[in-house]
Amino acid sequence: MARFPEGFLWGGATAANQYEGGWNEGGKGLSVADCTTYKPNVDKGDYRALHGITNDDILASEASTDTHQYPKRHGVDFYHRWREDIDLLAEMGFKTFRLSIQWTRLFPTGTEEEPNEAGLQFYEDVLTYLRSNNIEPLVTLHHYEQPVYLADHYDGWYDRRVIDLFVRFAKTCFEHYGHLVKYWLTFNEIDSVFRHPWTTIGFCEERYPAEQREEMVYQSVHNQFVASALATKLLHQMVPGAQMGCMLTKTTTYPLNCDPRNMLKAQANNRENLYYADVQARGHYPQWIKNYWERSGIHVDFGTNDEEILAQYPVDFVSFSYYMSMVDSIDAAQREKVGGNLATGVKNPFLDTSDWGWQVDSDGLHYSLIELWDRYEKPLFIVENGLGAHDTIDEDGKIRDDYRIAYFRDHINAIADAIADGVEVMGYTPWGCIDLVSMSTCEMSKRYGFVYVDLDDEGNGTYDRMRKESFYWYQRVIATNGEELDWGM
Ligand code: BGP
Repeated sequence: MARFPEGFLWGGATAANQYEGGWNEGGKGLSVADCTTYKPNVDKGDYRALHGITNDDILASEASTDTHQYPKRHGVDFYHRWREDIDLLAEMGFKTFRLSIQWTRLFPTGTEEEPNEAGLQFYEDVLTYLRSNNIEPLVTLHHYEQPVYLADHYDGWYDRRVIDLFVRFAKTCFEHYGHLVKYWLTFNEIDSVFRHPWTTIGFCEERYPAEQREEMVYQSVHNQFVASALATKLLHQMVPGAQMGCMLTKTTTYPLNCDPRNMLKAQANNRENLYYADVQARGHYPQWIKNYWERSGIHVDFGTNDEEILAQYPVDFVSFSYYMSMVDSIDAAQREKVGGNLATGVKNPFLDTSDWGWQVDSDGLHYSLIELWDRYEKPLFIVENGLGAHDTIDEDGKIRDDYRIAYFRDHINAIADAIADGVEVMGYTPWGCIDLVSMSTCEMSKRYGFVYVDLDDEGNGTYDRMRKESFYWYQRVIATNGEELDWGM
């Protein structure tokens, strides 16, 4: 019996802000990602240093045209190389390709009444070319790409008016691309608002009194929940048959041991992570979060019909990123830590870690798929998974990324095991299928791709693309619908 269903959507994932470049071309406005800087000397586990941004940082970035300090501004130049890249994806046999549409390419400040024609045309060309190569686009509407103008003049997502501005952007995308795109995602890793509020909700903490920040973040993500439901409603009305997914960072947390207190702590971590998908997939907030707000004196403004909107327009499927698993314990402060773009956690003695300290755990993906299926009973889509690593070009010009092949082989086997356990999985789009700029560190040296890009952390290089060994391996995996994973090992 086949391990993967016919039509399983094998592919890869990118995000415009880390991939496109062309940051100020074609009428595009400044996005929050264009303000994030390359931080080579920051401890990768020092979360706040990695993602923190000050008001001065923002003003300096708005006044600067530099791209070396702001690597996401150049990405790996998909903006000019999109045909070449899509040809490479087609060569691998991709069935789907995850990309995002930059809000600021269509609406430079987010407030314009009419979209920017050059931006509309760019995505029309890209999406049409994908379809002409029989590649199903999977489009993320908001992947850390909010207009800086909204951050500066609408307090990011805190101002409720941003809901309507986002809905205008979503409606424009459905009008222009509904005939090309069946699968949509609203907010990338919507749960990351407290980890890096600038990239997710355009919220620069320094700009607001410390005692107001937590409430403002909860209000902002509530506004995103409402915007997600309204976009889902519109999509169903405007594009019959199209499907909307939510997108969660799946930060599966294990208890360090069988001490019941550690079990309770891990459960609390997992509930805190899952509630973001709860609201979008179930259509209501879990009571525990409302109890927490009441205990904490947090007041979140619900619009007159918000609860009805959330209940009426839940997403059609649940997508998520999975890189690593976490460990927690009641005495975590005294325990050895590991790093990660999610947050530092207690070291798991049974797992190896990546060069960036991420704990590699394919069984955790099997576990997470079962957990999400049992919780939501909606189709699941793994829209990010992968190994950020230092790749080298050997004397003979080959890039022998066997470590990445091993990572993917184990995680694809885990998906097959979950499917055998009754989980419905729509597809699998490994992250950074072509090397691109790291979200957390703005490095190029943290490579994820099946395709190598000749560019270094300082922005030096030809941008030329080169096939890694994993390119040919994944080509075989797709050609055999996931049956042949040991080819070339
Ligand atoms: C996720 C983001 C992606 C991607 C990935 C890898 O949080 O959704 O945009 O960047 O992390 O993280 P990094 O690029 O920091 O290695």
